[in-house]
Amino acid sequence: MAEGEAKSVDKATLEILEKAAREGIETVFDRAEKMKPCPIGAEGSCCKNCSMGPCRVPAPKKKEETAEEKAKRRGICGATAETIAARNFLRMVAAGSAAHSDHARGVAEVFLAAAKGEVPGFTIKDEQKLYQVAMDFGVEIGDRPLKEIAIEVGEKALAEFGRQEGETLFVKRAPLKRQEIWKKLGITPRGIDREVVEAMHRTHMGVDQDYKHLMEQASRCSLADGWGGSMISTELQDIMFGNPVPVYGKANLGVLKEDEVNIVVHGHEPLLPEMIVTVLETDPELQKMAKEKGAKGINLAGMCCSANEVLMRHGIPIAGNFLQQELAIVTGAVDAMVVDVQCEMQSLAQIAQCYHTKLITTSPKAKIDGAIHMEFKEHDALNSAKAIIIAAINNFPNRKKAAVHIPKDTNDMVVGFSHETINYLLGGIFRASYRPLNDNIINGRIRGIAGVVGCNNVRTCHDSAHLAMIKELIKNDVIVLTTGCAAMACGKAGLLTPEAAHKFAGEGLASVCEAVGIPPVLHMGACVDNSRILMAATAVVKEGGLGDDICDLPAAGAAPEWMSEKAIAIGQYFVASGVFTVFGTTWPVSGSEGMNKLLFEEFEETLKGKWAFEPDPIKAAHLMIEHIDKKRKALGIDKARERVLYDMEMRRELEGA
Ligand code: NFS
Ligand code: SF4
Repeated sequence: MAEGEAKSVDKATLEILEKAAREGIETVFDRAEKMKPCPIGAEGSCCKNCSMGPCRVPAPKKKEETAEEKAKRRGICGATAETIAARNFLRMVAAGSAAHSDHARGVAEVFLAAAKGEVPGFTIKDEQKLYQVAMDFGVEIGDRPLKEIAIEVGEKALAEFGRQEGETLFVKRAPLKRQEIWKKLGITPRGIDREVVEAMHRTHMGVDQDYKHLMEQASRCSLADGWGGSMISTELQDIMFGNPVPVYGKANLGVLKEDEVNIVVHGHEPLLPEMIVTVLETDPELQKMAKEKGAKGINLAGMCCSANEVLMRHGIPIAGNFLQQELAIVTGAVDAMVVDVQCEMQSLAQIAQCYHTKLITTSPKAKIDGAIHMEFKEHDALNSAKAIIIAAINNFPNRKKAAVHIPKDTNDMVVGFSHETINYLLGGIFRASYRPLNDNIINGRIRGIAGVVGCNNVRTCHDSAHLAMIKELIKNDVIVLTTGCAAMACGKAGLLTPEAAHKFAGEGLASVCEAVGIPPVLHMGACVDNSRILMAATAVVKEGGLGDDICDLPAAGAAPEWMSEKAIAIGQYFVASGVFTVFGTTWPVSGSEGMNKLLFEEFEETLKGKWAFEPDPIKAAHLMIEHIDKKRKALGIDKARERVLYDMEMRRELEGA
């Protein structure tokens, strides 16, 4: 972040940062100023894969390097800058895929137990979706009882992780052309765990030392995430907890309540948060207990992707995104912060000790030094959830009233756009289809589709790049699909309302949004739900008229504030699925010329999708728009858009006259 630049564009964030400073609380923003990133690591030129190193092969200071100089720039084992950068990149893909997919494994285990009726609280809610997944998995439906089908689906889903041969089953969902490309390149994923393990094996000292070959594994492993692990999470969660439909919600620190017990669920897996919602809805005793402790009630709010999960399905409000997690505690009003896995800063434990907040870890996979561990037991899920709620209630009287300050800021939003919902909204219940979307893209009212997703990163102004990029895209008639922390940035800034169409979108996009009653930016869920974007893109392809592969669509992807390894896994599976994908903040392989050429250029010939790096969000938006226009031209629909614009120009003139 540049010196003097604001830390956030979010008022509530700045307000609580001031409180933190007054109270002497150190946050991620302060630590970022003290900790300068290592420039060699930042460009992907540091290898510590064996103890002869770490070896550093930084990019040459001067642009022109002779072949001789380049040949000398090697690690002790002889590894080139290309190999080192590719290995680092592949390890990021592996870690990101592992995170999404281990989440999926947990979901699949609970799903199977739920199908067998072994885990009270968990049920099959969406039968329609169960049948859909059963068909995709090749599970016979016939007149078999639902329970039997569900059990087989659960077993098939679990077997995907340890599959040794053949292909990940959901690969069949992709457009045929895409599947052929993967086959031709030999990158169709096999078992999910196998691809992660192979990535770790290949990057061990002295194994795969050809950067292009390493990147083939990056594609294969990331596809096992996008069309495997992540998709299994989304689908099985939808079957158990309900497929999201449009619902109202609120976002930002202002959703915390001064006079109620505040419980914040933070992390990623919806299993426990769902049970907390169920218990709160069905157990009146808890409300009574809260009143006895002097609270008016119990207020549940979310943080990071856990928030997105319960928001999408229940309208539970969002307290904030990644860079606000510490700040929620600094309000002094959080009685319990309940975390599971991923994106939880260790500093939460330290900050919680400065207030009265109980930080509760719940996953057998993740403890935080200084936190209370109350393990979530799926087989006794409702009681696990209840115990956590009671811990929060009992902590309410410990609140230091004088230390409480909750910003006023909250924003309304409409969320819950699964790809099936988009189908219904556009086509109507009787003729649900993507036809109207395709038609509006073809006639040019909608210029194209963008997926803008991903994290916050303290190295860049909080939320700023998300909002700048997304506003620029919708202003230029590009409809935006969003997930993760990007989606929360949009919610807080009022972009997830139907009114935002009129306020921020270009005339073409606004006219479509107004006709259907949708926002110009559609919140599709948590980061594992980027699989919904793959499905939406595939549905558009299958609807016809816009080419026969994802790479033909006037579409692009971006993560302008990315920070996590999961984001790299997502970016790679978007690219390997044929999407032009732009990342901001920093670029993890900038030290390797060969890797940059491969990712920015050569991938377009093989994968028909490619990466770009552009930290300026407006410039990045225009790279996406340029790409969209290129695809429109290739489809022969560029003229249609010019006509629409011309019509609108005339209409404006008439209206003005
Ligand atoms: Ni995605 Fe969700 Fe946020 Fe980034 Fe973290 S919460 S899984 S990784 S920071 S978007
Ligand atoms: Fe150095 Fe090679 Fe060991 Fe990496 S694997 S640390 S480049 S010697």
